[in-house]
Amino acid sequence: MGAEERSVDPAIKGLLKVSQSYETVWDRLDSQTPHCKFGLQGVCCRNCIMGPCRISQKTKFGVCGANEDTIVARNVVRAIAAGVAAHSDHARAVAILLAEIASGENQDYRIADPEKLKAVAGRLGLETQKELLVLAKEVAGVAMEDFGRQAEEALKFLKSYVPPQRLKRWQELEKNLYKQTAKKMGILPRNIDREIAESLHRTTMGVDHDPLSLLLQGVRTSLADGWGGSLMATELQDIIFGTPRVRAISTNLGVLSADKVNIVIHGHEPILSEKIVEMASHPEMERLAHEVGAEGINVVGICCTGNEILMRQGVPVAGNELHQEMAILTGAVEAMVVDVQCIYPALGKLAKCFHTKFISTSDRAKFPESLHIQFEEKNADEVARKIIETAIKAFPLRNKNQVNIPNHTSEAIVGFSNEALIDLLGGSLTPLIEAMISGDIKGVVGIVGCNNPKVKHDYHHTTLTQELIKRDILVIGTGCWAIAAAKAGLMRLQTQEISGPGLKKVCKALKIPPVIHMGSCVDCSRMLNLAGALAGYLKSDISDLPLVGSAPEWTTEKAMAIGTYFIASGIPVHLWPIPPVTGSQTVVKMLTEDINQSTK
Ligand code: BF8
Ligand code: SF4
Repeated sequence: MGAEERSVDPAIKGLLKVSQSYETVWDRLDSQTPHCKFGLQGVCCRNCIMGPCRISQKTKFGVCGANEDTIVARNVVRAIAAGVAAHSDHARAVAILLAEIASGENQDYRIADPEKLKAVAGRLGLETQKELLVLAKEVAGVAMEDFGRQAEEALKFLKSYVPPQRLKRWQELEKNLYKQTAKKMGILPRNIDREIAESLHRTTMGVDHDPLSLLLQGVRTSLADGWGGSLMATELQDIIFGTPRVRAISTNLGVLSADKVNIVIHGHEPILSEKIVEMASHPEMERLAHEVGAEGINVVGICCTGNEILMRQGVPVAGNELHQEMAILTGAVEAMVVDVQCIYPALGKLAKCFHTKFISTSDRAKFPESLHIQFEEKNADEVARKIIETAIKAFPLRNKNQVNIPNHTSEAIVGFSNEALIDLLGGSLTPLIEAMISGDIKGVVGIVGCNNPKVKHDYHHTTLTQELIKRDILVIGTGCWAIAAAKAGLMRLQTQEISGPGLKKVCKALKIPPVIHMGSCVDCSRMLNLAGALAGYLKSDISDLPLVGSAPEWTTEKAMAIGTYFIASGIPVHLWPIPPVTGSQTVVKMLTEDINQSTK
């Protein structure tokens, strides 16, 4: 596959042409192709050591007797559970941090948005006329209970945020399923950790073999993410770091500086990235950078942690998932600092070809050939300083002959939290609803998810977005899609001009682009919340609204979790590449027809 076929991004195409001697994700994909067809169809099972088993025309059952329906469904549930675990473990870290701030145990962080704290507390039904830190402790307590409660009742966060019609729909569905099948099958999540654990329990050898029962547990687990872990991560992060406001930022690899110490932060949790951004602007750090001949320190993001600091601090973003190796290939990165999720283990080896320090920081994520600097929330200032000093020390080792920063940047308007959006609309959702009722806006599509080298990088993200806005469909979204759209210039006001007439009229009046950046992947909860608010305003259910979700270049198990909770919340979803389910016609039918129908 040549550079032209790999990406639509000119920065990447240019870099790939001059960096052919370095191995990248596309080369490794080539050497893995063709992929095992059992894996692609989802019909292989390694859940016990009588196997591994795979189902074909010749061998219709695994050693234990499991058929393709059981095996495919089990694999789907395991993938969802893993995705939910990632988002929710992220949320747990934020909840613990909020509790530590409240108790005074952590002095390195503070509450940046007291108004949001009160709003979240109010939503959770707490009395809000209290001292701030007392309230913070109570909110953190509710969050932690949602991880640990053993009762059969649904998550407090879910019950407090989901529109009543949707909650009723799920309760009815649980009852009807029991009546129709005489089997108890729950949909409402009770405790985030419990649903993940139960998914693993049910899918281990010899437990749940009924594809419907399995898939519904997948639905329940995904709801513990969308209306649980991810929602909690977004809300609590807004409290600690501030609710995003609309602002303009720069994107793509051209944001790297030829003269400054470049620090790229990659991963997911703003607990690390916010601190690096804060400490990098400290005069002492600036002074140290000047001492080694640099003109300062330039912090940029990649992937979702990039989205977090872009939304709240206006930090430039160097790129999305497929940019992580590309950033190192520029030869201008002093440190690639990572925490958790979507970080290729290939980065350590690649960084060794340059002066780049590949710095891992999380006790949950260690990498071959990384320099590990353990991040401690309670000692965050000091650790951040150490990381930045390590980057500064690498600057004199930069080989000028190896430097190749693509001259590509794009401006984007970002920072659309629901609060910012409602402010722009003049304080209520009325203008948006009126535009939808009049037909100026024909619908809203939320595009999310990753890059995948199996898909030409950013091609589906950008073409799908453009085709939708041409048809008067407002596009909102998060994650690597949002970075793709920003890089392609689709988040500028000029994009109004390529929109359909109705959407153009609305966006001009509101002075917004027709393509809206709502944040990182945990911020898909902002979209759910927006959908819930629209439904609440109209006293209807989310499934009554003209909303669709898409992940057109998805990669990770987290995207599987997101797709599932969107569907379960009443929003139809499109995924590409095809998920590994085609080995079971029963599961395909359940996912594409039955679950869609029953959650409508
Ligand atoms: O959580 S979009 S590749 S960076 S998984 Fe990862 Fe996918 Fe990017 Fe963010 Ni989301
Ligand atoms: Fe094979 Fe059944 Fe074991 Fe899976 S659980 S590996 S299908 S024997």
